[in-house]
Amino acid sequence: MASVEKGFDALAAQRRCLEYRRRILEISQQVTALHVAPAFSCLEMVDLIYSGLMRPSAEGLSPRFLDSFLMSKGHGCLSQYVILENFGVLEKSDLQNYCTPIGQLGAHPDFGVPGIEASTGSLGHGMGIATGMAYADRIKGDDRHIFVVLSDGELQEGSTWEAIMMAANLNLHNLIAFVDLNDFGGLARMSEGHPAFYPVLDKIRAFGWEAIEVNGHDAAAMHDGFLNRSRKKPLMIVGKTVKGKGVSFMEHVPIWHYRSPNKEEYAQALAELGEVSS
Ligand SMILES: Cc1ncc(C[n+]2csc(CCOP(=O)(O)OP(=O)(O)O)c2C)c(N)n1
Repeated sequence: MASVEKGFDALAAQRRCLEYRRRILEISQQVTALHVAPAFSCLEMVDLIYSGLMRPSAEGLSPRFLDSFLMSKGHGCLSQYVILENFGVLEKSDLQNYCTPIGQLGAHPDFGVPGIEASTGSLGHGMGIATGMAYADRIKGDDRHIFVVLSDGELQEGSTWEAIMMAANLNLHNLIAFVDLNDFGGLARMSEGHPAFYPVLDKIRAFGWEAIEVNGHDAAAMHDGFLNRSRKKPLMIVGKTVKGKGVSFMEHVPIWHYRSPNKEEYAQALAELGEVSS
């Protein structure tokens, strides 16, 4: 089995993420309202999990990965869909039929769709599911990692903190959570509406986790955080991110939580991102 404890090609990751951003924008032209900025915010985390951290299953086996990933901030699922498409878990036609009555991909992940291990989108559920999965693996003696991506909005949900505390009680060091800390929860800044939310890192540590804070668009830094973990406690990688990352008029602009770009905005966004070099 391939080991994750190997070098991580940060340049290749950047190239992939550029390609994924372009693909997400392409899909955004099919639907009038979808979550582009939330997907851009967590893209480097989700790419790192799939391409740098999750271990593949033995050749030809389904599911494709030995480890599991839950997209707890379900509305960011376009980041996951384009990656699953790239891995061949989802078909191009699945993405073409995204959010249509004949398609299987909705605006939030649904259990049963290939590559999707839990239905999410109601904020605050993924951490509890991930904790249960990590505990089940412990009981079964399975050597698996459970990865979960949370949003800062989800850290406003009491259920998330219950699960965080339970994971520490159970000492689930096979559980690795990422927080997409972009300071936005929907249309408002956390730091303005909920200043007591900060400092986040201290709270997570107080709940018994190992936690680090890094740039959430820096895959190499997040990868290092994973490699250097103590393996004694569950690990939370808090990634400071920019909602809408990569497109100037989307970055930190609340309306892009929900909006699809029109034709002109689409062209501008593609021009800003640039082409993927070969
Ligand atoms: C329990 C629950 N309450 C409200 C919503 C509506 N909602 C969708 S996204 C969102 C907030 C988005 O902020 P955040 O979760 O931090 O995500 P990000 O900024 O990373 O997109 C809200 C309140 C929901 N999906 N689930």
